[in-house]
Amino acid sequence: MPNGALPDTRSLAERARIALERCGTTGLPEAVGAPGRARTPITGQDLFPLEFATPVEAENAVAAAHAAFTSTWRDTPAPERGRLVHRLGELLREHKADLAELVTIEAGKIRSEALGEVQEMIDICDFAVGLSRQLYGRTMPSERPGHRLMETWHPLGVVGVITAFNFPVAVWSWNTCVALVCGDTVVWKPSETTSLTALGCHGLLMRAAADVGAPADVHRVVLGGADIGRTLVDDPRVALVSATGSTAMGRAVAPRVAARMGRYLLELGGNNAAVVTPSADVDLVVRGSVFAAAGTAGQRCTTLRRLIVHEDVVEEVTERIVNAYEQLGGRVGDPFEEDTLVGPLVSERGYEAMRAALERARADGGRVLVGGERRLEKDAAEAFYVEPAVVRMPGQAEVVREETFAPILYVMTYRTLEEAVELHNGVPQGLSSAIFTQDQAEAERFLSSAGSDCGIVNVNIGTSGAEIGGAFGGEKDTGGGRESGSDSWKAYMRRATNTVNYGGELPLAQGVRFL
Ligand code: UN1
Repeated sequence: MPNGALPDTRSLAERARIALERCGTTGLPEAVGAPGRARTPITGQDLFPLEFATPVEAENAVAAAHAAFTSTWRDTPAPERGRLVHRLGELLREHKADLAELVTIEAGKIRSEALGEVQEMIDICDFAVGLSRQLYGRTMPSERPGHRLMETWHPLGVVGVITAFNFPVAVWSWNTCVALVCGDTVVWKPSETTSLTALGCHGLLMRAAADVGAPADVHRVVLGGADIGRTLVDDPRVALVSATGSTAMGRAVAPRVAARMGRYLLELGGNNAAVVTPSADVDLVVRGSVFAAAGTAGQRCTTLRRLIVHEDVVEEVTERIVNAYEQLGGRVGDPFEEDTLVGPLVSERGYEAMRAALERARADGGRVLVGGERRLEKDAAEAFYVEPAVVRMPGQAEVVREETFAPILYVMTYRTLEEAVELHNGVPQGLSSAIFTQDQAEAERFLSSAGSDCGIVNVNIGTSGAEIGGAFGGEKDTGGGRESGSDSWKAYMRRATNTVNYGGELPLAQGVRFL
């Protein structure tokens, strides 16, 4: 059991400084121009003052990344671009613990999840290095004699990467490693709550660039808030804006980028559900649901928020989950402690959202079966630790249809699979989903076009913790973008269709005669 004592802010600041130095980030930007700060949710206090960028500095970063793109990077052979990402992967292996330390300090993730996040970076490096030799275009049979029809994939330009606090390093790496091998350069605006982890990543990438002789301006980081994001969104030199965050943020970004005919790739909110059928293996349900719902203190976009359980098994399933949550309640605390399973919420805003959601759920006839209380308030008044909550709901009330970025699991019941799918799809978001069943036909129906409407659809595992090899993203209010594995790389390149005439005659297509 965590002993309840939290580390003091000064020791956390010292640990962050050491981890950053080990990553190769020398000298933090001092707060002079646009004042910002680094903060830790472990105590809720400031670690250091930091200088945030001004919009003009962000524009200069775009200019530098654009110059690196046109002068060298787009013409560097892709396998050679892969060498940069290969070297980054080596440095990440070496500094896995340092980066995980920063993730824990700034995002409040427990040690094992922070290490897992860095592992995701290492995995995407491997993937991207392989990809650097596999940016395949197709060749199609031409309808004309003496002609060749084919497509070529070219780099796009500068990619503006905007990331959220909850996956402060992995989401950056999915975007950046793929973009770099595709021949793009990157300007990164991290969440203003995770500036230090961003400086750590940038430091490692700059070391990799120096080691392999790549231009430093293939990557720029600009710390700051929404004004910096807007600068990237509005700059016509930013060919692709890849943004991860809330649906509200995505709604602000998409029309602005579209207005200048830029491209965007959005990875927004989720309201993920699992359907538990009568044949489900309850051990798997409990294990899968508890991690998916309470892991990362409910702050993943893939977090399980709704459990749709067949009425024949709801009592057994709920009882087992409540038992597991009762144990979890004793393991909320300092994310550095080995026994802790639930670290702090990143901010007071998350806590207030949780409180308000629980109140609304109660008003709609919901019963809080376990959890929901704030913890460690006396030890750290500015930190927000909560016991993950399970709420039995009589139906899918409005509050259940919204994404509350906190550990609340709503339990609802169903009678027929049609009803379960309707409840499942009856929310605005469409990121991740799961079904627990031993019945193959039920699993297939859930996976089919008439089943889950999400971008990620799982069988007998929870909704979170996707591997990097697949495409990651979802539909509806989740924004429609796909990042990470499979053929997501195509979003980071432009396609040229080429027709080559080697026949000496010039027949027109479709049999058209002219002159
Ligand atoms: C996110 O929460 O933005 O599937 C990303 C997962 C992780 C990534 C989550 N691999 O839970």
